[in-house]
Amino acid sequence: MTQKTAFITGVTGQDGAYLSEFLLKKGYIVHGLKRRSSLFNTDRVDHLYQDPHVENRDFLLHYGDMTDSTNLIRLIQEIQPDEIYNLAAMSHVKVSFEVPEYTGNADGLGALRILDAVRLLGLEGKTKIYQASTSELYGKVQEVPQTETTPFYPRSPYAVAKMYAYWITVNYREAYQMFACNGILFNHESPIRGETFVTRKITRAVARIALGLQDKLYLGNLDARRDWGHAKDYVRMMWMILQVDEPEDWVIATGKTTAVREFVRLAFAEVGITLEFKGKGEAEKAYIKACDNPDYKLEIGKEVLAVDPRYFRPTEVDLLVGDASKARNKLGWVPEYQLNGLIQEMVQSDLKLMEQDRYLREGGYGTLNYYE
Ligand code: NDP
Ligand code: GDR
Repeated sequence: MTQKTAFITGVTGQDGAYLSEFLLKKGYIVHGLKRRSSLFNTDRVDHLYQDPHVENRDFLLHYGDMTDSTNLIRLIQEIQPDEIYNLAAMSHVKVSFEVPEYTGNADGLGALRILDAVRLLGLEGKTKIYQASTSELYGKVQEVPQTETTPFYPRSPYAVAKMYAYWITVNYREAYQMFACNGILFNHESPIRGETFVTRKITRAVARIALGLQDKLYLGNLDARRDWGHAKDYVRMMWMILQVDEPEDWVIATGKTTAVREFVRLAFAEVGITLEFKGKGEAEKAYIKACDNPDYKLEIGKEVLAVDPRYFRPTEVDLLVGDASKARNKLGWVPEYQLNGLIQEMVQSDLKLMEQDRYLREGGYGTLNYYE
């Protein structure tokens, strides 16, 4: 069998890194789109890097941007991919309220640019396309749990842009018989999740507080509920979606929903800290009730969490919980990871990273505190 070629946009992101690993293990040649940046931005895929002077590489990175059609057309022409995974996006919901036009361009029109490049190049018969759609499309609760037929009600510039991307993918499939599919993925996390998404913000803070590097964690809406899975389970499903006979759209979720407050409680419990929550709404705080880890010199009664309204969103998505029955029944997909294991992996990984951070500080190298 000939070696398959994949093109991943967003290769430097959480999912791009896990998907690259997954496809390389399957014997693919993987091409990734990376943005030019004034600092190195390839941390998550550096372990896959191959010296450009070596022949027959199976992992190659190209400069580009989702807002540049000429670049995307040229790359797709050169690469002639069997599969494109369009993962690139300005993916932070809160930030999308600050950069709405750019988000529409990169996340919405970006998807069109990929689809249209494939069509212009006459690759409809060869290239299959995966579009990274999202549970944010459901937005304001219409139905619980959410399935492939639940109506959309997007609640952010990000979600509205992704709604355009969703429908243009369906439209190109129907209009030009392209193998183009949406994976409607619910939140998925990992130790390499971006530091400003709530799960990673919490696990980093837990590690830093335990090690005495940070006093307090500030969060927004603690009542929001999300269906959190592990990114490794979800990238496997991205690939499965492109291996079936017919192109379709798929919900990928664990079917369990958890409040942000509960995630906080579980993450602190992972380092032996029991929290007590007091107050309501903007006045809610959490204090250390007990700490059964003698390594951490933490004062009982210390305030370690406060709500800060700056993290509230102008319009919030209150409750997400997905029903992935279609993926389970038709593709046999079941997640291998549970929430407890995910939190444990994230907290333990951040503890290691923060121990390195402490070491640098002790050596006189100041490190930054991020409070976003
Ligand atoms: P990340 O934010 O970790 O990664 C996003 C990637 O897109 C990065 O590689 C980023 O590059 C790149 N990117 C952003 N803007 C551009 C641009 N204009 N041109 C080229 N590349 C760009 O996201 P995830 O890995 O978590 O998510 C992958 C995709 O799946 C995204 O589209 C996201 O919206 C979607 N999604 C994610 C879910 C999740 O829970 N993780 C759930 C559902 C959907 P750089 O590294 O330079 O910033
Ligand atoms: P989300 O993820 O918006 O669901 O989008 P995020 O982790 O940012 O927020 C989840 C929920 O937590 C609440 N929250 C906070 N969120 C952040 N980031 N920071 C805080 O301090 C904070 N406090 C409370 C939020 O209000 C929200 O309700 C993610 C992204 O990966 C999208 O790209 C993807 O499409 C969806 O998941 C599915």
